[in-house]
Amino acid sequence: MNRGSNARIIRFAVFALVLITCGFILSKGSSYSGSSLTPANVNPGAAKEVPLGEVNAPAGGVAGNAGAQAAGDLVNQAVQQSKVAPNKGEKVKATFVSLARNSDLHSLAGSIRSVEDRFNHQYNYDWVFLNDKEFSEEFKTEISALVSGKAIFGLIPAEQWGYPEWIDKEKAALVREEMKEKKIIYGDSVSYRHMCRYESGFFWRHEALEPYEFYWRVEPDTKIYCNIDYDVFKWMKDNNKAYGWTISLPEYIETIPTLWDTTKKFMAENPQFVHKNNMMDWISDDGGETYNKCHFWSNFEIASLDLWRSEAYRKYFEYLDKAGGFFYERWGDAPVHSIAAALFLSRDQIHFFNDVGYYHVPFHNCPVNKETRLKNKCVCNPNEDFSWKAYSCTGKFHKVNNIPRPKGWEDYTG
Ligand SMILES: Nc1nc2c(ncn2[C@@H]2O[C@H](COP(=O)(O)OP(=O)(O)OP(=O)(O)O)[C@@H](O)[C@H]2O)c(=O)[nH]1
Ligand SMILES: [Mg+2]
Repeated sequence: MNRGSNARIIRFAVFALVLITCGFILSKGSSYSGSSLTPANVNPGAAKEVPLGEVNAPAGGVAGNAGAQAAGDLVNQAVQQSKVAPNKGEKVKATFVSLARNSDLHSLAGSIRSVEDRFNHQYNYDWVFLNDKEFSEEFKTEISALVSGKAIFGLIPAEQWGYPEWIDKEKAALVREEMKEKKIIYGDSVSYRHMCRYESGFFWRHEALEPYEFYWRVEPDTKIYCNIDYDVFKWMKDNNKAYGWTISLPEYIETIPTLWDTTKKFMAENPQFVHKNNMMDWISDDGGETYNKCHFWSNFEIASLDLWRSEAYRKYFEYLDKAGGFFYERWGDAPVHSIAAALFLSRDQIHFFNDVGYYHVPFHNCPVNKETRLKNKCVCNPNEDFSWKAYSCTGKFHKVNNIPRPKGWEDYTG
């Protein structure tokens, strides 16, 4: 061994030592997170939410330009990922929910396909299906093949789909006969009444919905007309929204003759539940004396489950249920949900989705703003849009809340 090779070995050893030392310092730096943070007292729920396209620099940081470069690369990666695959973002605890009979299989399949194609194939949120009878194997197999998230099939407890003990069945039957004579829509149907009562007071209590904070209700034979390129659930949560809707209109008064009087009695007995920034002026034109019948069409809802889980709503539902109007009249879940949202929420927690496009026979929501339609690749005819027609309550929603209407709305009022 000569002196030259000895010197090379020493230089190599010194270089290796420097590298090992640097590696040690860097690894300490990137894993150090403060003396009080031990696995036992780290609270994962307290982690700050990171908006799409933004990332935190690695904890402890990497010194110098290399660190800045590394953080910059991470940002670029995240931005690119968010463009290519938005589902990489942080998800909300949310699910779709569909109440359905086995016979609804094919009409529900079309609705699911529409929602998956326009939105959920990018996010893979779960889907809960609820039925008062066991779902058939055929239903479960065919439906599971369509959903990109987990499919969960729940059976409704029998006591939630039947008459409560305080209901006089004879009186209820006589009402149905009367309503049939008067040709009131679904006036003679028992199952429709159970459905409305269930959607009002029970779906959100089903154990299959326990893990979730938000839901999107989807019914058979409905369509989504536009691409939805953002996570609507996350958007609801980040913007403190609790109830999202697409179509609004007045309810048939024959189905709810005493609903408002019952609600007024509830408000008088429980004034603490009425929000100080409520939206009474959307549901009443005379300061609460009478109901103007405006309601959100609840076959489409993107909403917070906590709204229904709240003490205010539980007590309200119980009060309505005891009054018997789900059976002695034909109270729908749409006016019940709408009145509750208008009274118990702050008005700015209620959101009109004017960018998704929606259809449930016989009404269409089709964005009238051409730029929105082109950007979101909507396939609907704005002339059929119901939002700005005289019979709709959507104009009133914008008026009472001082929300600007979309460009060109006045061309679609007739
Ligand atoms: N499991 C079950 N689901 C039902 C029953 N009746 C209605 N549904 C579901 O409840 C929701 C509302 O029922 P629909 O029949 O669509 O009522 P609607 O939207 O007022 O009326 P349509 O104009 O007929 O659509 C849908 O998701 C139905 O699949 C029933 O008896 N059992
Ligand atoms: Mg329907």
